[in-house]
Amino acid sequence: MNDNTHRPQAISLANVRISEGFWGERQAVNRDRTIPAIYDQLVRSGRIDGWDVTKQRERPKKRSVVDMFWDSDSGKWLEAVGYSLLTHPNSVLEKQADELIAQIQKAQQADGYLNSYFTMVEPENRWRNLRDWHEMYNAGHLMEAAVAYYQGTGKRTLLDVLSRYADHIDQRFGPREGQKRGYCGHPEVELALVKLYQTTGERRYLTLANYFINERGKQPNYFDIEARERGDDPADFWAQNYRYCQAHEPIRDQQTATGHAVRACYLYAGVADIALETDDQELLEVSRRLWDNLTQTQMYLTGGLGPAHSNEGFTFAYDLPNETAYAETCASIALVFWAHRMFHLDPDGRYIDVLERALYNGVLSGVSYEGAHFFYANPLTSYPNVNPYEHWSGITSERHYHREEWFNCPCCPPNLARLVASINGYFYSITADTVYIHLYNSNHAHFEVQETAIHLDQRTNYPWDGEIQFSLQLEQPTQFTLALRIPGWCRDYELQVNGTKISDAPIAGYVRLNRQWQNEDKVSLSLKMPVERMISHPQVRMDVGQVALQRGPIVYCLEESDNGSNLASVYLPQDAPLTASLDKELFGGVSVITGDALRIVPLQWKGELYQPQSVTQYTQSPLKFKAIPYYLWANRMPGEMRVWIQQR
Ligand code: FUB
Ligand code: ZN
Repeated sequence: MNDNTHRPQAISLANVRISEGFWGERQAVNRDRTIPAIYDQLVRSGRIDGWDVTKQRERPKKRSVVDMFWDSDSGKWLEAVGYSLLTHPNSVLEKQADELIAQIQKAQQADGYLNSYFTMVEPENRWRNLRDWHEMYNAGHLMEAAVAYYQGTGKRTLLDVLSRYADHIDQRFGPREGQKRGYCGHPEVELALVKLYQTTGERRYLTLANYFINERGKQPNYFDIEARERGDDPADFWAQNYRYCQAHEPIRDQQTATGHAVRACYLYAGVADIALETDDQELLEVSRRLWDNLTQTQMYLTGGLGPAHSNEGFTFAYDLPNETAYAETCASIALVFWAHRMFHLDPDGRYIDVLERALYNGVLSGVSYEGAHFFYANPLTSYPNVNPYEHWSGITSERHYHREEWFNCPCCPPNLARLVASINGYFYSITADTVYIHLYNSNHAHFEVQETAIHLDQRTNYPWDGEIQFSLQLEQPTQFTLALRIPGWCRDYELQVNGTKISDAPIAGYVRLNRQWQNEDKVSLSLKMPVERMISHPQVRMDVGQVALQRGPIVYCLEESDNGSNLASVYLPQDAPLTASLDKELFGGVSVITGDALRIVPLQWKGELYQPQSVTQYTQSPLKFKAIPYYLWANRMPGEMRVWIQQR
């Protein structure tokens, strides 16, 4: 494997302390509400007891794949706790986590195998269906938990357990004589094995991840082989096609992002990891190709991914329906994971632009403001009785779409919790001589450059305004580059060092300030944040004639609470001035956008479902509209919501 010291590395979340501002508040809610609420749900749904080998686990009357990935839910919760404990010790959470880890340890089999369902419910079916049954997916989430818990507490019980399990998988799967040439239908273990390698130094884990990435989709297809071994006909696969799980062809041949969106982005994150760790130029090109395809033709304005319910994933280019958008919270989270890795593989701010878009919009909409209710699907338009998530399971909602406390398939809530708990780790990256600043929020970071300890303090009210102040504390004057990200959404900015204006242009998304930095140096960055009317590529047929409002990284929406119902009848005149202001009363103080719009409705509807326009009269009434951040919708009175608004 290659020396990657020239590449940027993320500054660990242990070195970045966020105590206030937007993320300070979100992290506090995550710690105080979200993580405990998820634990309660894990208990109530049997997932915690499900690990207890002394208790009989009932064989469900109807076999459900969701029961097979219970372990992943505990894994993601443990991971969230691990990250959270790193910055905020909490004896209650730590005790709950330690007790759960003790049960997990006891559930590990003599040969290292670890899976609550296949140990206690279907022991005869271990490793018989990698395509559908999620064993390695569970393993991956537990490995990520083990790494986080070790980082957060220094306790290595779970890390040792998962290392033994990784050894078990490594013995069983691979290219060697007597091994099965399998890989998981739901990618996840690949990126987790890379983390396990990075934490333990055990290279076999990296080799195994590399094998899984490269073996996927080769002929004869492993999923066909194992189906026949089970006595099944591969043609009976419900998804009908291995594009669903990105195993239709080897990754190096894949041209477009395809199939189940979460699987896709977890896989691509693993591909980027392998490209980075092994310096594989072809995989770098594959990553860039898939990235461009996904972000340029298949991504919602909110960073949501996957319009379709049927495969929880992608369909075709520019197919981005708003009202029925699936846009699973986990898919936007997975996009954040992938984007972060892409930056480290191919340092360019364009990846962080997408990361930021997904984070502030498609990810955060997945959790309520108070922190204990969740969205699984994240549509961009909502009307009564349209529930994208329930639609998938064949039930039509009788209420407005709203966040739920839990789901039958609760993959999203703990995924969100682990990302929010670890957001500190996304702020900065470092090379031998450059410190990249990716995200803006008040925080205090410390790191070393050229063996000099440096403290960097960042103060801002971002994302509500673009004024950011930095101050540096250094033990001694040190030459290095401070690379400040100029977000893709920003077309005008001002930068000063110690009061002197700097007019350098950004290179690959970052203004690079190379100088001998002194103690108490100050940098101020002012990112101009006008309200923008966004339009879609002309081939996104659903958005033609409509605009969406965006300010800074935040996408806005109209809600019935502020604007009345029938939002489809609201038109924004092309020349209407749009004003951004801080609404101190709303959700602790957020920026809203106001302006004058028109509501245009037929005066008296004479016909049945359709009538000639020639007999129709319209009323046009002024509307003082108010748009709120999209991620905050559905936190007040239930009602309609629209991101894309008619313009005339
Ligand atoms: O299959 C495990 C998880 O459940 C997926 O990542 C989600 O999309 C949901 O299907
Ligand atoms: Zn999910």
